[in-house]
Amino acid sequence: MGELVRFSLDGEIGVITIDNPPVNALSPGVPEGIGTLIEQACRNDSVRAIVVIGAGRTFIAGADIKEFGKITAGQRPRLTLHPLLNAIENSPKPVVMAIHGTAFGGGLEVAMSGHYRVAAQDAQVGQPEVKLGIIPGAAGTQRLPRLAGVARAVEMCAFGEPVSATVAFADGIVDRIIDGDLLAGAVAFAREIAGIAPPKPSERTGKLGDAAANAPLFASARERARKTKRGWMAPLAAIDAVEAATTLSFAEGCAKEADLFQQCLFSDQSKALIHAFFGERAVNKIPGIPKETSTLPIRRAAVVGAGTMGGGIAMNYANAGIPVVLKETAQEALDRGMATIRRNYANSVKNGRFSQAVMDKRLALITPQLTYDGFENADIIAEAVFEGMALKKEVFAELDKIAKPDAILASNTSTLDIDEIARTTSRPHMVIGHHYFSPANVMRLLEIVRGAETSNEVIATSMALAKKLNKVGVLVGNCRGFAGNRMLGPYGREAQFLVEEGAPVDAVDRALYEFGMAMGPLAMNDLAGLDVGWRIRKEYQHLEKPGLRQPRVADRLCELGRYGQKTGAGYYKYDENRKASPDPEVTAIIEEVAKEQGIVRREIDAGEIVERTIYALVNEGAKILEEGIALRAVDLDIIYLTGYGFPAFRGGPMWYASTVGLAKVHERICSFHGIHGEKWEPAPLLARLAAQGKTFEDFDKEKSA
Ligand code: T1G
Repeated sequence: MGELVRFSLDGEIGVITIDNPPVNALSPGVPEGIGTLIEQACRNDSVRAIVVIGAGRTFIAGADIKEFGKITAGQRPRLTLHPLLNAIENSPKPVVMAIHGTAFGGGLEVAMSGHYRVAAQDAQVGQPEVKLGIIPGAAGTQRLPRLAGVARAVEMCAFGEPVSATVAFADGIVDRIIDGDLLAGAVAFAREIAGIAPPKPSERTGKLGDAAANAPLFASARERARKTKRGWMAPLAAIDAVEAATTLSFAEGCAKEADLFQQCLFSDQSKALIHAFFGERAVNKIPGIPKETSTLPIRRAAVVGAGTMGGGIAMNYANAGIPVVLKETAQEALDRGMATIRRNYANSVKNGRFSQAVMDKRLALITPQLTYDGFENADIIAEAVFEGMALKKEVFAELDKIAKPDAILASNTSTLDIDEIARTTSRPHMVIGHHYFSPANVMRLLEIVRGAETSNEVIATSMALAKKLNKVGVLVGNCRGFAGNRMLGPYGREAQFLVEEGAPVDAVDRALYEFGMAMGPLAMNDLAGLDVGWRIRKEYQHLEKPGLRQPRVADRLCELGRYGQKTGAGYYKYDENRKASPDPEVTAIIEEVAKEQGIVRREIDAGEIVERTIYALVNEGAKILEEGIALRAVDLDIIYLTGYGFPAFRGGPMWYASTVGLAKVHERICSFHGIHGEKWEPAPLLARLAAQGKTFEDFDKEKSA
């Protein structure tokens, strides 16, 4: 391993280069190396100024997140960068930070301890720590308001989004944008300022404003954090830390920040969010399909079906700059699909997400048509027709005749057997499931369903394509509902049983909303349409085990034409703005169903509602792992975090269960099994891990060992 940090001279300018691939994280040895070389440069009389720069693709991208687990486990002393940052800021010779790539977290904090910052045009700077459930821990909340003002500092520290070099320059975080070679530009800048007494960011107070001006700013930030990051502790802690910068001295503010950082770092929320961070990267690793597996070029796409899903899928390709043909069978349906796409893009322009020019460019990449013209040139064809096996088979048989031999044929089916679909073609090795989540152009999850004969090349191409489409691709096996929807079954079943047993509809939804779910299960069913599940239940009725209790209310509502939001009434009734309110008529229906089933209704508290629904997810997830339908428990967590609105600060269903303790979860499932029968049969894997005192993380580690 080469030197992590090295020194060189460019005339009278000392250059310190950090070289810790892949992202120049502040891993052990890096902060020490920078400190040592700053000291040496200061003692070197031939050095008049110092430039600090990152080798490879980026400046420092932050502390080494892999180290946090060791710190919270007490295996490593706490990370403190203050000595390094003070050494930089107190250097008698000016220090210029040369930023490219992403100066994030500790990277920006190191940069702000410098006297000046210069940046490449396409660089970004940010304090994304809140996304990991922590806050900046090296004076980021203290120096950022001093350089950029309180409003920008609150925005960046509490909500975690980076800013471009242009914005950073306008705000005063960056002193100059360097066109061309960054190092040369930074050295030239260093020569310009070499004789000037180095300005210390910590001593700037001109942008800290005053209490009266800042109060409304902090108040609205707290309100926004409570709404957009419901249940999260770090954003509120970050706001407290920035507020301390405006009311305390720099040293006191740093002490306040350190306390808040420590509280967040040791929280369950941070451990869960760090699990999610690495989990999103772990799901890309497919045993048996090495990183260097060849992938097929995806230059042209085609989509069959311009409904809600097909339109969203076409947008995904256009958003990635891939021309896409969008086919429907009737002009009216095609026009409706294109109108939806235009409306979605127009909303993004209205919200300032991107410009009209970008919208026009993306629209121009979508070719709506009623024929298969051009499908023969497509590198990938996504099928998104009505969720019925007969129609899907018909479409795939047709595609098999038209598509070129190395075209990937990807079905968006959400539950149907991908092998049965593949068998209608002469090329089952080219068939795979690309299961998007509605709205397909918004939800990050892409469930990639491997068929028995799907080739490694098609799988590897699909995983790479997911990244290009800005999705999180998770590979799953072929079974009814694959992984996400298969787990959702028991979750939804329990929610429906609970209302039959006495829990009011809105009490079930509120319990899960307060747990952190984006939406309660019954409200979610109303949004998706109760008729969707009703049709699937009827399609699979013949597979149901006789005598096994089934939820009855949803069917009863559908028989009354209450399909949910789309008909103005489902579990709730909806006003013209689709605002939901509990419906006494539904309560009467539920009581009638309960009576018919001989159910004695009772009071049910929020604790039982959460256990019955979330543990149902976990139990099914354990069965999915046992069957090898999912590769790892973390894959199921990422599926639920990116596709089902599971609260990120709880890490996903399997991580949450491990946090509760698998022995406790298993004990509760056994109790439900005793009361509610065989649907609650504990998964053998869960029983085994519980008995061994293990977690699902242990399971994943053993599997990857
Ligand atoms: N620590 C350790 N590993 C990291 C890392 C980090 N900070 N950032 C990335 N990696 C690994 C990642 O796991 C992957 O590994 C590889 O690098 C490429 O990452 C003191 C306490 C920088 C924008 O939150 O946002 O500083 O899978 O696939 O898409 O106050 O990585 O190859 O084995 O994501 O080009 C704050 C987190 C830390 C930045 C690059 N910093 N990283 O994205 O590549 S806390 C962050 C990112 C902190 C201070 C506090 C992104 C990226 P592998 P990648 P990418």
